[in-house]
Amino acid sequence: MRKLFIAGNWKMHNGVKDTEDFFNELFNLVSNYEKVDIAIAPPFTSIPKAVEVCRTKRVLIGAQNMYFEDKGAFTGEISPQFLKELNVDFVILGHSERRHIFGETNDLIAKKLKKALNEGFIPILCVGETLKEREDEKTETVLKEQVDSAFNNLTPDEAKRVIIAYEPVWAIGTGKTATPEIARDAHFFIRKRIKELYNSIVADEIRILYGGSVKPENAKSLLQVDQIDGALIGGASLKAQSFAEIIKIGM
Ligand code: G2H
Repeated sequence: MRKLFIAGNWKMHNGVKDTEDFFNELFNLVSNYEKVDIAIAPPFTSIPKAVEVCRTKRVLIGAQNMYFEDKGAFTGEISPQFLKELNVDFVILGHSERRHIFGETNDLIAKKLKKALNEGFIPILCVGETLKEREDEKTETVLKEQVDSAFNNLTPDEAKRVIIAYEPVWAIGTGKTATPEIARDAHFFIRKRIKELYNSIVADEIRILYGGSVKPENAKSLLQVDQIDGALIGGASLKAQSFAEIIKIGM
């Protein structure tokens, strides 16, 4: 049985003060959420505040990116060791904004994924096709390339620890959501590919989240799909009220 994973990706939103206010409000709105894993990835500078206010709560705090080296002349990058100092639990890798705005390649993402696993983080690996790729009927080709590259160098035990987020690029921040059928087909394809690369034990254990304009109004129909093990939520995770509503749907 895969436990539901409800994660917020705040992107470049919510500074330190907003972070404190968010969690105070969230814990007033939700309690007894044992059945779901809750996770938030604030901007780097808000991570210490998030860790502090969640100290006695069962909420995973993550980073939105990480470099694959521990130190060196890499201006603007963040070392996994710095994240460990902050007690970060997970790290989002290969988000489509990293791939498409900042030019991250499958090779770079694979190196980061291996490093994140070596350092004991839960990696959330994002994959997904653009609108053009979907229209050109290349969705499965793109997903296969992204998955194969990321898992190329991972043992079955490492592979099981990865959480995959299927985020169709055309549904990100656009208000367009994949229908539950589109998401189910993509999740099914990804899980089938993991089974081909490893075995059915790994494929059955690995959690695959859906991301792309998830909000309280559409969360129920997505989360009840058997292939969907949770959600990676951007816009609707910024306010405690809407994030709490989605958590309650998962409870
Ligand atoms: C996709 C998602 C969070 P949003 O990027 O990763 O954002 O829910 O705003 O589409």
